Amino acid sequence: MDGPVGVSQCSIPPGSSFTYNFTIDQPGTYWYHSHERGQYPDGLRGPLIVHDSEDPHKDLYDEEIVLTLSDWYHDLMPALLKGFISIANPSGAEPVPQSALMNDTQNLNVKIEAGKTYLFRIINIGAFAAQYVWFEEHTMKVVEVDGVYTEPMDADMIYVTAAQRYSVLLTAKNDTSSNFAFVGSMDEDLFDTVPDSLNPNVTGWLVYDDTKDKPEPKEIDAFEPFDDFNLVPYDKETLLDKVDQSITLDLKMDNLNDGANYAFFNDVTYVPPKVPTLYSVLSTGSNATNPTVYGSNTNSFVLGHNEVIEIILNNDDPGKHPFHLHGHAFQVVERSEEEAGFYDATSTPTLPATPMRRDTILVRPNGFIRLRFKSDNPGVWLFHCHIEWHVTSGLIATMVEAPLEVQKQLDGKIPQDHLEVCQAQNMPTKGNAAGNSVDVLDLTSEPMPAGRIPAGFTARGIVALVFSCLAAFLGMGVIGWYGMKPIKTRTA
Ligand SMILES: [Cu+2]
Repeated sequence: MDGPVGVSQCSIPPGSSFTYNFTIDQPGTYWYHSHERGQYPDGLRGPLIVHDSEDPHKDLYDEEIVLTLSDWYHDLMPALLKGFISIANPSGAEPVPQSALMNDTQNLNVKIEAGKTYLFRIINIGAFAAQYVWFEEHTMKVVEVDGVYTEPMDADMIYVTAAQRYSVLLTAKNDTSSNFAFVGSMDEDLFDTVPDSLNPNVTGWLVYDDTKDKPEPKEIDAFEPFDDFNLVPYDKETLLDKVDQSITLDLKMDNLNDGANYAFFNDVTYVPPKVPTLYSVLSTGSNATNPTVYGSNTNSFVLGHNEVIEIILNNDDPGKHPFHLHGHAFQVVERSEEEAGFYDATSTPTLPATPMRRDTILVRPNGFIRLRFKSDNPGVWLFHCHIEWHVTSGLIATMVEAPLEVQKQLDGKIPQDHLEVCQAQNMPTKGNAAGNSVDVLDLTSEPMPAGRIPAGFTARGIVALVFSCLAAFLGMGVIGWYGMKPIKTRTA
């Protein structure tokens, strides 16, 4: 019931209904959002907080405050997406938001009582921009990231990518003599061009006394965020050190022959299959362990059950990307600096003994990350960049985790209302990615991306080149011939 269209369900057509039935067993800071093309930035999203009577930090704070961060576009996503994936945008430049928001507004007032400690649950529900966040003259203590409790760690500034969550403790001062600004500042490195009119910042105030001034935030010299890699999970889960299955994903951006720019893992840009992948798992019997049935354009990997899985992601792109895995929090065992190049399998770095765990992690420009998790949660889980532009340009892989276990647990049963939304749109619910339930290894007519740009010159290109050269020589010849002619002088 994870929600991505084409993965665990069909889309829900207007006027129909669909029940998500799931057991809450993960406390922490989450959010819900549409996973269908471009819908969440237009507003189909919100925080989802799961309280925990056994929260190890519950005695450390008096109250909690939910603080969302987002990047606001004045135009709606359907129009923006049309322009983004287009021959008119061959470089794949992402639309730049018009403003940053906190709790869907600006100039946010947060009432604070002297001496109390607050738990701020900070969630970036934005489409694109990561934000630097700091509270003037107050130190944050990070105690949770992405639903994973951590050992408390001080931070003066945090960097929150799209989809990341941080719970931080903030202890109020003991006097009410002034109010303090806090700031979210969009990371402009992500933007291809920064319009002069853009104010990347959003300001809020810790209001100790609402009769007093709310000071403008002070300028800062540099962004120096705390490094989340150093966090230690509260449960001290040790490094998963024996890898059973290693998956390497090489990320790049490139053009296809429709002229638009797409995102690729291992030269494959994601295209949703005809049959949602979960339904292929449930209808292909013993073939469900064969990645072929999930199609050529879904970057599907079949994982064994209860094994240690490693994902190595090499970012062959000068951009920053926040990667998110459904269904698991992963250990971040290594994260390179930017420009480190691809992961070198012969390197022998010392890995952290109790690695930071979370479900969304930034990979730096032309750098790499190494993630590990135990495949103890049978299901179909996406691994994708959480920049909504890159989701729509195909930066998605599919983890088909323990498919035979999925068959056993679900006993082949898909809830009736889930089947109905597919039927209402004539979408098949059985068979492989091509909708073939007779020969599940035959992918004829599976959904395909635009074609490759041919290597070298095509026949048309060669003809065009020849005529361009001829025209150039002809033009130069005419200029020469004209220039060499004697200049006639007029005689009276
Ligand atoms: Cu991305």
